[in-house]
Amino acid sequence: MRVIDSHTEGEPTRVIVEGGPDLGAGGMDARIARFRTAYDDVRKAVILEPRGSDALVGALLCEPTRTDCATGVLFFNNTGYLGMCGHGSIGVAVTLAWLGRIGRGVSRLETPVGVVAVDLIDDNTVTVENVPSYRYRQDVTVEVAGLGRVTGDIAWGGNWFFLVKEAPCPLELTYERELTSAALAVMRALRDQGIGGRDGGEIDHIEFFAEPHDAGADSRNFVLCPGGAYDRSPCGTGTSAKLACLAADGLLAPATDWVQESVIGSRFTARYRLADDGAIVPSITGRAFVCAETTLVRQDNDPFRDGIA
Ligand code: PYC
Repeated sequence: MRVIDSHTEGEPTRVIVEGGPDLGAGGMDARIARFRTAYDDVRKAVILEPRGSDALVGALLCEPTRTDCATGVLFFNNTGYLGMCGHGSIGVAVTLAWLGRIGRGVSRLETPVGVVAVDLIDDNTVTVENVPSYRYRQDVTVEVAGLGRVTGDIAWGGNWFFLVKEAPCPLELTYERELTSAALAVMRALRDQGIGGRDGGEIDHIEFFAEPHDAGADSRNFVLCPGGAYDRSPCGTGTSAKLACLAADGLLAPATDWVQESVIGSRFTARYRLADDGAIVPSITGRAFVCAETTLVRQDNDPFRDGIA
């Protein structure tokens, strides 16, 4: 399998550009279901150690079902499959440009949760216009083991997020373990107490916020992804969910820039336009850099052919 690795503001993406599974025809939902049931070994081999890492998000390119899309994309990680991935879309756009498959300007990617537009501004800078995003519930309080009562908003940004304004400790990498275990405890409490997204979807991303370090940013975040790794970037779908909450609270007007800083200090600049149904359509600008072109090898006699599960 030939893959191209990039990182978007520090968060890695691995795009399968050759030799990935053929998921056949049918809608994106049917294809992701086929990936899950017939080729989960490929997901594991690509993402898990010794070939990958917990922070990695994979992207499988496929034929789009829509003629206005450059490609279909299925995102996956160390525990399963993602509806959408903001940093991953930026990584895919920069990878497609690296391969000469798209040029400057707007191209469209078909994902299982809708079409996203990627505007390639230069070799590294991309603006992703995400799927419509919205706040589902405000000020939901959950009892969390070891933390007590934690209050947050539930919002959709292409994945389900629980957004907590009061971080349990400083948003610094030196507190990575504390932040990770607090966010995992919140994720577990939401699941155990039956609190989910509008469609009953699992809230599998937890976001803590604090004041930014840099004067040019509006906020700093720590985002825990479903498989227990934190997002090195400010998280595209997480920033979309944040914008939906800011818009719902009347704290950010349409077309106004919001600079979201990650726990490693990298940034996305985001803004939104209003959608018809009270949702917003966020646009996220960030940079990705290609860092490897690799052939992954899975030998038949390798005990970790399918990764270390
Ligand atoms: O950027 O949307 C994102 C994302 C989701 C999980 C990791 N990154």
